[in-house]
Amino acid sequence: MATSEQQCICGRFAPVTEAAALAAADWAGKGDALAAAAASRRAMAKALMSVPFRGRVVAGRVYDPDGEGLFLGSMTGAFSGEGDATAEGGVETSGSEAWDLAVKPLEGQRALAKGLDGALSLLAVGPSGSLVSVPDMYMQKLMVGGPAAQVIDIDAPVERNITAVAAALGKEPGELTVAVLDRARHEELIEDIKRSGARLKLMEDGDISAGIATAVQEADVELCIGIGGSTEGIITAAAMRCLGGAVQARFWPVSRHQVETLQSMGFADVEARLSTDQIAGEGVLVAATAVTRGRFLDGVKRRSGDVHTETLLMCSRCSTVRVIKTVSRRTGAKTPVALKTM
Ligand code: VTB
Repeated sequence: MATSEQQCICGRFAPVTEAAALAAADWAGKGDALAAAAASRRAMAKALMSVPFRGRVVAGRVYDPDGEGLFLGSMTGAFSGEGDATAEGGVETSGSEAWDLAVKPLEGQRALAKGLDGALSLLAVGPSGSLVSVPDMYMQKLMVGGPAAQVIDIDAPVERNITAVAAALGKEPGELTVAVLDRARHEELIEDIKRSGARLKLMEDGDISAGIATAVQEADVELCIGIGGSTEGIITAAAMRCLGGAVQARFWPVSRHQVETLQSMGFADVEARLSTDQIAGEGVLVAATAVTRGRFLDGVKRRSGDVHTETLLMCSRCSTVRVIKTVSRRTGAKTPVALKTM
């Protein structure tokens, strides 16, 4: 745990997801998911350049068609240039290794375009080598909270996982809620869940939020399962490191090219199962700002010229989970600030 003299770096990253969420919020309900995603990516890229650190994007898009930045391998942070990464006030603690960064400037872009709930801006950061490096592709995932972390097995039939998780939580399978992305590829999985007697929660988008929810007491889901994005998997695993939950995962390449890409990135066995710790190591943190209302956070709101945001900041470095409510004001604003709406 960081001492007060040695303040944790995590707070530096909340303004980054806030900036991405604010940019995305302008596109809520405008029917243009791509423009929303591009705006939030641009805003996140810009905000990261003000953070006194040197970061390398290790998970995300392989290329950068629109020039917004933050693609796999790109460098970011105030110290990303040729300069020394150990300047005063910097996040860098030792050496000049870049920090690992996984970004999802806009999760739930289709929901946002339709004006629906559940859109978030997220990033995960950790020391060099702490986050697995992977291009954006599919990943099979199983996510649970801490009490059931030891009983899941991605290779076992889903019904067996449901029975084991229910037992670990002191529940009957019928009392368990299992979240799955509503996709054609999950047809069989969905039938298996129904057969187990568990309650199904089909999602249009958002397996990061559902995965995190399995590790939150008041949440509406105990198990999240299925094939989703790999960047989403890495950010969820990082969150689970902070929350005590678990992810079991396996890459789900859909082409020869993706298999070769994984091999060229050092995954000799592309079908190997990955544990939480293998995906996200020590010292990681996750920031998530709601764009529209979500499970734990309220979305971006504008009130007499001020903008209100809510951010969940989870840090395994200082062992804290913070909900940060921020009012962003115009410079020199004179209107009384609204706090009760927060
Ligand atoms: C999921 C979902 C995301 O991508 O990871 C999904 O949680 C995977 O891709 O919100 P498909 O849409 O092709 O199934 C998102 O929908 C968007 O990042």
